[in-house]
Amino acid sequence: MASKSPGNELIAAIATPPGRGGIGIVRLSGPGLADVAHALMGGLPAPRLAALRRFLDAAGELIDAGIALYFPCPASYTGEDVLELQVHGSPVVLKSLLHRCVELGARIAHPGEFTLRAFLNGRMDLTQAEAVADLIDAGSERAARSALRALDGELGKRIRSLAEQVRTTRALIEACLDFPEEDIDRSLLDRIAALIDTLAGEVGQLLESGRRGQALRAGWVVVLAGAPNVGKSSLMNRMTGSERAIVSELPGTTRDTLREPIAIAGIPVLLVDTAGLHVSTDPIEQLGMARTREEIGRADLVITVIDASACDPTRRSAAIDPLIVPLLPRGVRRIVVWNKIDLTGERPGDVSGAAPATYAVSAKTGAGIDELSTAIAAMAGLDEGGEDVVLARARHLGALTLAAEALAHARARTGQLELLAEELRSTQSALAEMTGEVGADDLLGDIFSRFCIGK
Ligand SMILES: Nc1nc2c(ncn2[C@@H]2O[C@H](COP(=O)(O)OP(=O)(O)O)[C@@H](O)[C@H]2O)c(=O)[nH]1
Ligand SMILES: [Mg+2]
Repeated sequence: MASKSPGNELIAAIATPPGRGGIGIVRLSGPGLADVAHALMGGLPAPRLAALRRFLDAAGELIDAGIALYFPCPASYTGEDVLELQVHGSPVVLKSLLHRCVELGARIAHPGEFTLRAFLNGRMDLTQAEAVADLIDAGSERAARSALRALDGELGKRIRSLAEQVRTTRALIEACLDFPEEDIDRSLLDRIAALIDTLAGEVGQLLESGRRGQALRAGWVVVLAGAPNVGKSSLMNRMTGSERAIVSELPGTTRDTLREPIAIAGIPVLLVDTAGLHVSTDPIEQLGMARTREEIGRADLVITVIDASACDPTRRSAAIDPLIVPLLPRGVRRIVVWNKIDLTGERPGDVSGAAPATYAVSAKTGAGIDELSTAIAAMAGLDEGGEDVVLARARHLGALTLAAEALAHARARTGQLELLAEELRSTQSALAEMTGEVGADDLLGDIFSRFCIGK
């Protein structure tokens, strides 16, 4: 990890992907570029103008000829002096060129160090820096578009505007704190409460679109759970279009969890088949059920499956709830599936009026499966356009959740101004952490170490 004061060392890295290519780029950033350039190619080219140069090794032999581009500080990616050397994309040439730069005093850059310097020099906030990595890693056009918007500073702007509102509200409260309780105007307290409501609403919205963004970035984890033999594995096979999971009329066949990545309406989904939950003394089955509990704990969506042929509609929710409900993580989305309707003759698809959302299907015939898939996509919130999606990371969701919780506490304490002020302070610091305004070093290390070298 680089030290926190940037720019004290000249760094260099191959910025293009490993392997052969038409063009390869070595990038340098930091002090002392003029000396390196002098030894390597006779001097720095004019700023921001492509110059054809011959790059020479220590013995004066040609390494390669190529384009040199010089971006003087501060108008560069890192905010420091930056030099880019474009040569033929041969790993041998690139390695020799990098080696020459190191001979001349540069140090090989750590992963993400160029972007870290950009952040430390105020060229971008933390959400933008992360967006650089997200854009590079984007697995779909949609994810790339979201990353680009974040790179543009949109996420940071929204967070900063929220933080600003928190600051204003805090100032209002601080002003009240100077007066005895009974002298404080009732209408002022109402105004504070209204401000907190607005804030909570906006943080909630951002959290919601961040969750959808996470689905776009990491895929949605959808867990199939229920009693043995209800048809979870059959449903898994039907939805993945494979025979991946073993299906059997014997209960307790699935003892381990199975995961299959699929795409539903363009959204990456990780479908997880689990061991059936029931009372069992078999140690292997108990292990399987422990894994099921773990999977449920990590799920974005839990689909609880019921064998429709085994109980009539009025008793179906009672059939599943005592086993599953205590395991559900807070705020997890749920869908109930009535399976095996080929045996009951029920109408496939949405069971209207039921809560949670319920779909009648037959894993055997495929009836109702399309409706179920559409419902899953809709729950991921990525079905309609999804342009407002924030490509959030777990870090962002964590900070936003903290902010939302602090705001909820604050709202419950509008009568106690000191406590209220304290909750708003927590809200503000959670938001500031997102943009990196109060960044701990280990947080930065964690974020930037995941970058590729040369970025
Ligand atoms: N008729 C009918 N049988 C099904 C359906 N889905 C599963 N089954 C049968 O129910 C039994 C248990 O299925 P399985 O997928 O192994 O259930 P799991 O234990 O929940 O994974 C097997 O004999 C399946 O063939 C369905 O939609 N209709
Ligand atoms: Mg099974």
